[in-house]
Amino acid sequence: MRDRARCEGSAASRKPNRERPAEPKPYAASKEELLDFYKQMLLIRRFEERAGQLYGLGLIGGFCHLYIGQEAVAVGLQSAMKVGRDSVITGYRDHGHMLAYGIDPKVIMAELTGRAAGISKGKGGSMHMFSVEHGFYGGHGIVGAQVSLGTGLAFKHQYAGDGGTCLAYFGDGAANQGQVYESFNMAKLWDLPVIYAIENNKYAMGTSVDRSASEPDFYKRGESFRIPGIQVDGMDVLAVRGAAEEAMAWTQAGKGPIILELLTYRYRGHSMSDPAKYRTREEVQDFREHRDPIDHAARELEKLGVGQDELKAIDKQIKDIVVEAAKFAEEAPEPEASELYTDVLVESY
Ligand SMILES: Cc1ncc(C[n+]2csc(CCOP(=O)(O)OP(=O)(O)O)c2C)c(N)n1
Ligand SMILES: [Mg+2]
Repeated sequence: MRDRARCEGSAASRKPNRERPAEPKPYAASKEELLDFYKQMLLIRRFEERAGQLYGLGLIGGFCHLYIGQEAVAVGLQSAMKVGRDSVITGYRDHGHMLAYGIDPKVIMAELTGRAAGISKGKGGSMHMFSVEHGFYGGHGIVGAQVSLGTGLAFKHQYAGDGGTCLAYFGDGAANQGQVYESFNMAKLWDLPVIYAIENNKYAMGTSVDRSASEPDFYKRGESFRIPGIQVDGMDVLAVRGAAEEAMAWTQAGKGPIILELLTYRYRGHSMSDPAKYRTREEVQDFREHRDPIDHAARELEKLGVGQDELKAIDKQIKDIVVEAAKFAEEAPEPEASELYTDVLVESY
C-alpha cells in the first residue's frame, strides 16, 4: 500500500520538473575494463558472423536479424547494469544484447538452431529469447511492444521498491509508434525508473530515418512529456558507457525516465533476406572503414599499451568460443515431440 500511495501521491503532487541531466563524459575505463568491452564486442561480431553462416547452411530457420555494427551500444549499456537488480527488454535484434549480458553463447546459438538446449528450449528462435534469471525479458517481434512492456517492468521495480531500473531498447522505426508515447506519458507521470535506449541505426527495414521521421533527433522525442534525452555516439563504447552512467544515476535518484539516442549503424541487411537496395555500398563501406566500434576500441587499447599480438590472441580466443558454441548448437538434440504441448497457453474466450 505504501508503494501504491507513493505512485498516486507523486502523480497528484506533481511540480514541473525541468531538470536536465549533466552532459555525459566518456567513461574512463581501466585497461582491464576496456579489454573486457573489446572482448565482448568481438564476441558479438564473431558470433553473429557465424550465425549468418549457419543460416546460409540452412541450420537456422525462420527470421534472423544480425547486430553487426551496433556492438558498442549493447556492450556499453549492459556493462552499467546490474544482473539481479535491473531488467532488460529489446526487440528481435537480440542476440548481441544477450551476449553482452553474460548469457552463455552456447545456449543462444542452440536456440538459433532450434535445439532443446536452447535458452527458450529451441521453441523461440532468434527473436524470442528470454532469461528470467538474468532479468532479460526478450526478444520481441512486435515492433514497439517492448517499450510498453519495459515501462511495465519499470513500474514493477518502483512498486516493489527493489531499486532496479529497466533498460528498454528500441529502434528508430519503433520510435514512430503510438504506444511509445502512451508509455512515455505514464513513465513520466509516475517517474518510473526506465532508460529508453533508442538505437538509431538510420533504417527501419528499407525505410530511412530521413524519409520517415518528422523529428529525426530521437533524443528530443520525450520533450513534451518532460523526459530528458541525450544523444550519444553509439560507435564508441566509452561514450555509450559514459552516457549509461549518467542515465543510471538519473533513474536511481528517483528522477524518472530518461532517453538515450544511440547513433549507430547496422552493416548487414535488416534480416537475412534483405536485398539492401535502399542504401549504397559506399555508405556501408564508409561506416565499416571509418566508424567501426571494434576498431575504435582497438585504437584506444593501443594507446594504453596493448600490442597487436595481444589483440590477435584475443581474436583467436573469441573465435574458439564461437566455434565451440556452433558445434554445440549443431550437435545438440532437437526438442522432443512432446514439447509441442508444453509452454502453450490454452484458454477459452
Ligand atoms: C507492429 C509491427 N509493425 C511492423 C512490423 C514489421 N517490421 C519488422 S522490423 C521493422 C522495422 C523496425 O525498425 P527499427 O525500429 O528501426 O529497428 P531495427 O530493425 O533497425 O533494429 C518492421 C516495420 C512488425 N514486426 N511489428
Ligand atoms: Mg532502425
